[in-house]
Amino acid sequence: MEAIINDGYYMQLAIDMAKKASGQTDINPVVGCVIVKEGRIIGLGAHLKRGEGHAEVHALRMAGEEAEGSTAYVTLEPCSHHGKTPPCCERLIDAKVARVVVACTDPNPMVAGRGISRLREAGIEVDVGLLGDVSLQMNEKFNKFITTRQPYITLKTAMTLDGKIAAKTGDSRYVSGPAAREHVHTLRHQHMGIMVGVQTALADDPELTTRLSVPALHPTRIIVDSKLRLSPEARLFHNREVPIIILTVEGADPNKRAALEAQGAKVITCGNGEQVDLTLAMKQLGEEEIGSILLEGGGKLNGAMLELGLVDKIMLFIAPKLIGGDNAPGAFSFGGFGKMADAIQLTGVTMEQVGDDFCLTGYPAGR
Ligand code: AOF
Ligand code: ZN
Repeated sequence: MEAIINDGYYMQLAIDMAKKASGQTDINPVVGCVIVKEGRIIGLGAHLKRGEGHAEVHALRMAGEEAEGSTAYVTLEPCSHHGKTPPCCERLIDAKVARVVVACTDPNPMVAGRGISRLREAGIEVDVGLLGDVSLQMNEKFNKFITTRQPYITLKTAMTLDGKIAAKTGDSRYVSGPAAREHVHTLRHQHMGIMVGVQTALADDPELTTRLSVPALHPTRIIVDSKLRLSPEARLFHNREVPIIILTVEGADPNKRAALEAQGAKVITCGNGEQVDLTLAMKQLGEEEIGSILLEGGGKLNGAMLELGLVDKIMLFIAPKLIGGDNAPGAFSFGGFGKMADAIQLTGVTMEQVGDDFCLTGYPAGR
């Protein structure tokens, strides 16, 4: 009984450490590792940066010779492949660890159970599944990208109680309060890209950069702009350090394209239709190793992405106010369904209060 209670305690510590690195591991998962011997923590580690040490490596280095006969708690199955770093399962075997407790298996097809098998073959006792749901959820972006090579899309929008993202005049400053807006900056840091439609870029002329004191990646700015209406003078280009990707179509004006490229943007052609082929765009962004994207609309792009089944998660900041206006823009603008039974249903819905606003989170059911 005592062993079980302790297992949970140490695994929770490993999870807490992993979560703190959220947003800074690129396409890699966040992983934590705690090594314990005779009731004493002898090693701690977290994966902090793609291309650098995995969690187990840091923890084993700290434990040194003492690792022999210890128990290692790892939030993700130790890897079995040679990636940018050598396999962690071999490191654990070499260090003569006696037992490994794993929260969840690694969905990476290069690993997918092989790490656990390898440890067992070497005579190490392996227990799998402790806090598995928590570990799986904290790597929801990684889990999608590593199995599909397509970015995980979080649709985020702020709307009034009557579903509007702006007043009928177009005024949108601000729908939600300061606490919710601060929250959004953290969210941006936890994604590798931020995506908006050109309409939003023209209306707000945003820089789409982030301001946070905690360390994290600055997400690539992605603009969907089939007619290349974005001006080379836009404020987006004031910051050249954070990459800009513009998604367009084959027929777009080559002079405009050259002008945007001269400003440092990478212009990607997504199909030869009137509008950007968003399904193709997701594949192309995946090839660019953009593992996750915060989709910040507006309403038309949100609606199109939803309709195409490209949205993985929705975070809806709801302000307790009513703006009215039949023509005021809505949060999700698309053709719509004829039957309530066909509506896009969210699952796993939770609601949290953020300042005076509410944040509703859910996952559109598979379409
Ligand atoms: C672990 N512990 O801390 C992490 C793991 O390119 P590499 O070498 O960094 O390998 C990345 C892959 O390794 C990643 O896709 C995932 O399968 C696994 N990540 N595994 O044992 C860790 N970060
Ligand atoms: Zn590893």
